[in-house]
Amino acid sequence: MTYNFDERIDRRGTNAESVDAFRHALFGKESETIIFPCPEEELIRMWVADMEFATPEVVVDAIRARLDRRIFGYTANLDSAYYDAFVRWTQDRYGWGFSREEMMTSKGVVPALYDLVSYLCAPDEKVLIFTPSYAPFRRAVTFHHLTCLCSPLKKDGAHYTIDFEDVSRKLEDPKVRLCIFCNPHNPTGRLWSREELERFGQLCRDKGIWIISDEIHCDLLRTGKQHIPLAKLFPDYDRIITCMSPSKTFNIAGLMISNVIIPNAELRKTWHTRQHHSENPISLVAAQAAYEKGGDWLAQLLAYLDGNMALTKEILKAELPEAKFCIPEATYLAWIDLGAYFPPEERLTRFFAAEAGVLLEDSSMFLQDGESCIRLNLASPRPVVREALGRICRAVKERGGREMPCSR
Ligand code: LCS
Repeated sequence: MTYNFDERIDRRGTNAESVDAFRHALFGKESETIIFPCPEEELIRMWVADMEFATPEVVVDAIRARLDRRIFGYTANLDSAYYDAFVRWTQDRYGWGFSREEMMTSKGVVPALYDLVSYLCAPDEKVLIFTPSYAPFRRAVTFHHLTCLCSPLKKDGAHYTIDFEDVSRKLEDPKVRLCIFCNPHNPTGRLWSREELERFGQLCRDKGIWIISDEIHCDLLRTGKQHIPLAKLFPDYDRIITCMSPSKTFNIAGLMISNVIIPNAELRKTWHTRQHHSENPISLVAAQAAYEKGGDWLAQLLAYLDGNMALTKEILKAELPEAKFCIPEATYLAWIDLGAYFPPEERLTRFFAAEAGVLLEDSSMFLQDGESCIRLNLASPRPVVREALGRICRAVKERGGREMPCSR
């Protein structure tokens, strides 16, 4: 079967955050002051990280079949069917497995992060993250009044690496208890290599630091790339918690189900005493069907995303040759440095909304160390991606040189 990723699906009237939450999420109180260059329905949305593609039919079928059972009472992950489907997925793709008792489910990776930080850290302890970063990492730390330490990634052109000297220095602080690690990395799209993972894991292991390895983007790889779960490299170190989810992979983030693998028995005990174990019955069958039957759809999705990435590279090279962009090794997110065209203080989210009618996220959404970068979500039909890039390039060219102040 061939899937139609070119289909445009109307999300209006479904309370989709992408469509109906952008004013507050991207512009806050300023939203009333922005004049868009087109009617709202013609804005191109490339911000929140979900996809404009239909969830695979096998998932929708499983939901329909569950709806036909007509009772949606209290439900939990009781039989082994979901575990069996997910562990087969990780074994087949990553050569990595875990026992049934190690696998927890949660209402999302972010809720799991908030909870795990509170289970693992005492009030005066610190948590290390890498920047630029998915912003909820820091929120999960500061929410509990803990200190967040940032280790800036090193940047060479558009390529990012871990600054191991900096990490090593920061881990010398005895208050550092936990690291929230992102692999593949949002927003840069880095898929950390075996060598990088080994080095990072070893540094943490030497100090007994806990790691939450957020691998939510791990299924969304460019052709030929291989994801390595961090925990696979340290089978004897039980302080690595792995988060994976069908939500990004199969576009079911709204169903709110994710997987948390906890090898440490003590932490599992804490999890069990503090978590509420009910599941949404629809989410459970959807996630199971995705892992059991969604492989073929995913293969075609990845090929399509490869195409969108290649198109982006080609258009940028031709139209904005000073933009720094490497096709990311994973994710459907393009992280583009426009520092050659804008001064560092330029507010690019606002600029591209007002001048191009494209909703995207600039570096201010990713804590720090992403100056002059924008993140484009390329999980859209290709004609939409082409149109968005056309508008973006036109807006940059019409604006003129780096020194010119932004017109709005
Ligand atoms: N972890 C990472 C690294 C993410 O990128 C996201 C979603 C989540 C966790 C959320 O997981 P959930 O709680 O839904 O299971 N990233 C988004 C982003 O960058 N923009 O919108 C969502």
